Amino acid sequence: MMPLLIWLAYVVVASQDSARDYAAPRRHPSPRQRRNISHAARNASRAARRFCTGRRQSRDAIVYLGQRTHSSYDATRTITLNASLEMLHANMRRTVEAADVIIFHEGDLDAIANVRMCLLREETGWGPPPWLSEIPANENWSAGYRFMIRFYAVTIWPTLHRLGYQYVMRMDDDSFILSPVKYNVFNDLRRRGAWYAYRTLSRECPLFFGEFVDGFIASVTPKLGNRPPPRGESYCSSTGALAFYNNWHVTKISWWLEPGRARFAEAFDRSNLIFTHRAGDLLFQTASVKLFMPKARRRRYADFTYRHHSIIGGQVAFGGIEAGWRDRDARATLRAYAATFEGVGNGTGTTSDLRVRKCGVQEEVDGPFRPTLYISPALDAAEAHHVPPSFTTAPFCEEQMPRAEFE
Ligand SMILES: Nc1nc2c(ncn2[C@@H]2O[C@H](COP(=O)(O)OP(=O)(O)OP(=O)(O)O)[C@@H](O)[C@H]2O)c(=O)[nH]1
Ligand SMILES: [Mg+2]
Repeated sequence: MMPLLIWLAYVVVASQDSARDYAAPRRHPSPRQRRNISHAARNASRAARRFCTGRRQSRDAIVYLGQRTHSSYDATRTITLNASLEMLHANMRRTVEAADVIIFHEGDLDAIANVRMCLLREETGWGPPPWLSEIPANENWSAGYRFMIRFYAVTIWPTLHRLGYQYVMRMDDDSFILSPVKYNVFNDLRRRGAWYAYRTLSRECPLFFGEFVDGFIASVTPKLGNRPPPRGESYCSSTGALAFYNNWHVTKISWWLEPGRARFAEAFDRSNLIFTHRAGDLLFQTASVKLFMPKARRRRYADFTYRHHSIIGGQVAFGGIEAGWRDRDARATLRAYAATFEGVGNGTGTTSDLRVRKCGVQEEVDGPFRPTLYISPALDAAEAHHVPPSFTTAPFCEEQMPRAEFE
């Protein structure tokens, strides 16, 4: 079985790459560097020819994972890949025109114009880790869904690096960019020197995951992390309390291949929590960024309207919509959303009475809080049925006293 050895080999090559990023430029690469560079380039073009259509045209990739029917949810969840692509093209034109759009799939999707189609195979990061001979049974989450999590947490980085990409933007087939973004997001990120950008927050940090992070921190000497939880506090009750709702994020690929991150990814993979507890890539990405990335390298984009939700049994069970401050049609878009969808809470009945809420969000460290509007249907359902809201909630935004997000 592949990944570990080959992956470690990538990590070595990649971490040399990222070290090169910060070193003073050298005119002549050493013979060893030349060998590494040509080895990496050969690997990249071989992988691309075998698994992907088309050629790489950009250093930036917009990545979807696609499927014909959802492997975990019921038939009420129609697949909205085409609609998501249309909105992306309409509203992020500058970014899309300068980047490659890639759809990773298992062989069940037909080609789409101007899109690179890449097959999901063991070699492109799809499947269980080599030591897991049997996937633990789970009545809610298919094996494919858990491979998706492993892809976005562990295997996407060496895969995209091998394909020759430097930055990646994730889109889900249920992610919608609903207002214009007139600049190229990748260039904006580079200009700001940011390594990880997200759109909105989710409040979630299950205890089993917190214990995993606390155990990892305790086992690592000397300290690898940049900002471990303050002494005596657990991860979930301090830095991990708020997570990035990462179904839209943009990040620098080489950062994920540096030795500290690779070690954390390997510990997460080895824990099997993805397969036993459905520990999400959202949790892993959040913890990586919070433990290892200087705050100044993070950025929230709050200027465009974004929708991402999970429909279960016909109602929105998680997620919602958050308005962007540059969106002139935000109120109308939110009203239309409230008129179209119904919410359902964890163990509550449904509601069609969706409320536009107001809160403040921060785009950068020590930056001002911008007033923002959002709708959280599961929260509305809990309130309508006088049930305490679920602790796990997205989009998460505090109405009264917003907390600094960059903790
Ligand atoms: N090829 C393939 N893609 C999948 C599979 N499971 C999920 N995906 C895709 O991976 C992306 C993320 O999956 P979603 O179901 O949206 O999961 P999520 O948004 O992280 O989490 P939820 O809150 O559970 O909706 C979507 O584009 C899915 O279509 C799978 O088994 N096979
Ligand atoms: Mg999704």
